[in-house]
Amino acid sequence: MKIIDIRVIVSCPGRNFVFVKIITDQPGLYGVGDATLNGRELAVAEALDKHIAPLLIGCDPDKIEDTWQYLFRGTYWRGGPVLMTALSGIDMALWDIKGKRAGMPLYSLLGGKCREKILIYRHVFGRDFAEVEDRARQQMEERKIKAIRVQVALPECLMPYGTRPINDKEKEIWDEAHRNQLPVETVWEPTPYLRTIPQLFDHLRNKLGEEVELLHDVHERLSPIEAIQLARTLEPYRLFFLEDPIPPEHKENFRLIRSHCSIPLAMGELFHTKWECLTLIEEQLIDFIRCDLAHVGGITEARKIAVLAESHYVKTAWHGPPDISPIAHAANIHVDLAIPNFGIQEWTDHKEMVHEVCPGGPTVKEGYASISEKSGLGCDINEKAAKKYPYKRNYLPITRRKDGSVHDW
Ligand code: GCO
Ligand code: MG
Repeated sequence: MKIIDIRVIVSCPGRNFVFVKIITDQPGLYGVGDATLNGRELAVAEALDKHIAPLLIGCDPDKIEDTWQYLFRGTYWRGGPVLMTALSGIDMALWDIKGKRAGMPLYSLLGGKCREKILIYRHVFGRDFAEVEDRARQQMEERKIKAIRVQVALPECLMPYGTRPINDKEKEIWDEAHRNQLPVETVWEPTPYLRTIPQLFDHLRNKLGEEVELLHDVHERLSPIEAIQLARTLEPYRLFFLEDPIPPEHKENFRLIRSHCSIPLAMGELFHTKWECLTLIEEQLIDFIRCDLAHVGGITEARKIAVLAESHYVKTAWHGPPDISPIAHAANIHVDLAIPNFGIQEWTDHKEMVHEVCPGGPTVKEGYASISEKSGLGCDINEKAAKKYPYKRNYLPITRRKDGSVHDW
């Protein structure tokens, strides 16, 4: 069997996605993958189209591990978000082909189900504590959601991570940035953040009770000592986990945080290989590894990270934001089903037009995700529909401190 064509499809059904379609010489047999890198999509599309696809024409799609090694080590310039997102898309598509050939859903190829359904968490944000509470209650009561990541607007800040415009002034800033196809410039300060977040959790625990699982994403904005301050003030509120407390570069900083607090910690969406996970897992500096299967090298690498994590009692919580497609969400669920150390799965509902471009994929019912018994990933790409939504440049927000200096968003 041979790869005879690799199509790179860029489409913007409400937001930009990069898809990979690997066509084999077997009639009707192809695989799909997600190679979306939010804000730098075309860099990945070009890497795939101009550098990677020519290498794979004529290759045997059955050789998933060899292809992974060939593309990771053969490039010499290994790793990084662009090349690893490209490799992730290829890897997902090769696994999709293998599943289709075997006539099995991917989780079955990966060892079969360890569980019947996948616990998910969803995002809630609000302009104030009451709005966060109302929206969380709505998720709990109407959608039977068991776990909620909460974020809230902050005094002295402008659209901090995880929030949206809360008034006309912010809406105008947001809309103008998108009209000009430039990043939204947001403002964040540590002091109001460190003061407000514990108050938010105090409010939510008093109003919502102890049952619901609550999570929070710091989004890499704190220094280690600030992270310790926040973690210690949040300990009474029993978080399911506190995510991305510090930037990803100096992972050893987690030793300091870990030695001063008992709150469960999660990290990983900004890692691009298993090696970046190593210190945090081997020293048990985190409780949940949160890699993104569309950026870390696909299903092949995610399985290896899950095994590494299992041996150190670390659980998975793969990244599941709006900016990866139902194809990557399907890859998440297939791996989630087939590993013993699954923790929780981040979930995003996509708009109808995304499902028009990516039919199939996982579904959610009463706080749990599941996937069809279709062979392979169980998700597809409708190329005709994809053409309806041309690429539109869009950036992730930028954050500055009040003094104008750049900070982590
Ligand atoms: C999360 C992430 C996302 C990222 C986004 C970047 O926990 O879901 O932090 O919200 O910011 O995926 O493109
Ligand atoms: Mg995050």
